Amino acid sequence: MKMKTFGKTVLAAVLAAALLCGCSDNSASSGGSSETSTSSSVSSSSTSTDGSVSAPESSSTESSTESSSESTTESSTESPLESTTESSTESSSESTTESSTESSDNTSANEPSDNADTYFGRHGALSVNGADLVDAHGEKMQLRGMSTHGIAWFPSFVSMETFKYLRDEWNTNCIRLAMYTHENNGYCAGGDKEWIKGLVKNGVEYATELGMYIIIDWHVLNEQNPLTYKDEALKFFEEISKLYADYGNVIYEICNEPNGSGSWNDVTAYANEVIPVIRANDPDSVIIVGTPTWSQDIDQAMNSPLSFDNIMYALHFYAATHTDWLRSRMENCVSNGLPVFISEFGMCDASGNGAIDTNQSEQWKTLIDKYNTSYMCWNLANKNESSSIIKESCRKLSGWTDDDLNEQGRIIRSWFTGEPED
Ligand code: IDC
Repeated sequence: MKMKTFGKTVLAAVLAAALLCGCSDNSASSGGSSETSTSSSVSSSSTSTDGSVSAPESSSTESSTESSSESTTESSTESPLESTTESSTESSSESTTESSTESSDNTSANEPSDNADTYFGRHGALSVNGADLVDAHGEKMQLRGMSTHGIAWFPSFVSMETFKYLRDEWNTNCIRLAMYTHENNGYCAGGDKEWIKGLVKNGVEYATELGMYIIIDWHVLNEQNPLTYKDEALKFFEEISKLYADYGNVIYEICNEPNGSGSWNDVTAYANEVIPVIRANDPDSVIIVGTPTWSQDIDQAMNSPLSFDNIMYALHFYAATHTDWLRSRMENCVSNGLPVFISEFGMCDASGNGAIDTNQSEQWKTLIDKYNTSYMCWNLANKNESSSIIKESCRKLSGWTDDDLNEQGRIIRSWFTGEPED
């Protein structure tokens, strides 16, 4: 039984169960064992060439052709969970715990978690109603959780152990799988496609088993224009949406951050080809579409929206860079009915590094709460940069203590759990 079918057929039972047990989102996790830490540690010693750092700059005004590379200054050579992409076929196995990496031909669905006490069990397939993401009962739904770093860059975190911990201990209901198309031997630029797709498939299966939602992110960045790799995107989404047509918990994000030459016209042209390919397999899934200037120009989408149902538009912010002006833009668009999804954000600056701006981050959180906007935090890795939530020295895949987490990690945990930061 596949998930979507499950969602529909037992909707009444799920509702009844939820009513009976008074389940709330926060109790969702309690069903899962709170196996806090069997935290497997990983020790691989891959080296990495941390190439091509782009630092998406902000600004409402700039012409944005330049993703200036005020780069992250990290030396990044021994981040223990990092993969060398050149040898990508093997590097997957350096990582994780339980069987996580081998199934690159994972083509069939796991049995869904037919446990009503999971996020998906209670909320079912999502859709878009006006500006809102809603669940199968028509109630407003907020997705929240971590975005991976590049899955081929830090493959170890595509892990059942990690996802389960984030669900059970951090109250998150969603994972975003960021699949770079260009950087670091990205999917379209020399990466090992089968291995990378294997990571996507593993990630989807783990989330599905855990009753979590999962976003498959085609991580356009340095290539700027999503049209650059459009043919690859068409093939990828054709294949992937066929696999997950019946799932109901899978969300497609078709272009992370158009920038530079990638105009809204180009995004529209791209989306008008890619979305029908997904829709042919999976007519109802939610699809997130990135907007120009590193997913800041949601106003352009508002002025000229796409003509498909169940579409949300990406707004990305980095709190130390993107401030009042981007918040006003968001308020304006959402109050005008634009469905906005914050599929990536950080509390530092747009380079993914630098100081955490707690004041600006709090202002963003207030806005997120006001509109119940979905939000996914960048990034689930232990790279030596302030947007990575785990310290570089930490090798654990779960069970992180305060000492294991960077400042952003400690703050985001408190956002998710509602518990004060220690
Ligand atoms: C950054 C990573 C960094 C990596 C770089 C590659 O944090 O480790 O070297 O990408 O270009 C984005 C992008 C996201 C960026 C992040 C921080 O979606 O890929 O990650 N950022 O720069 N948009 C705005 C900021």
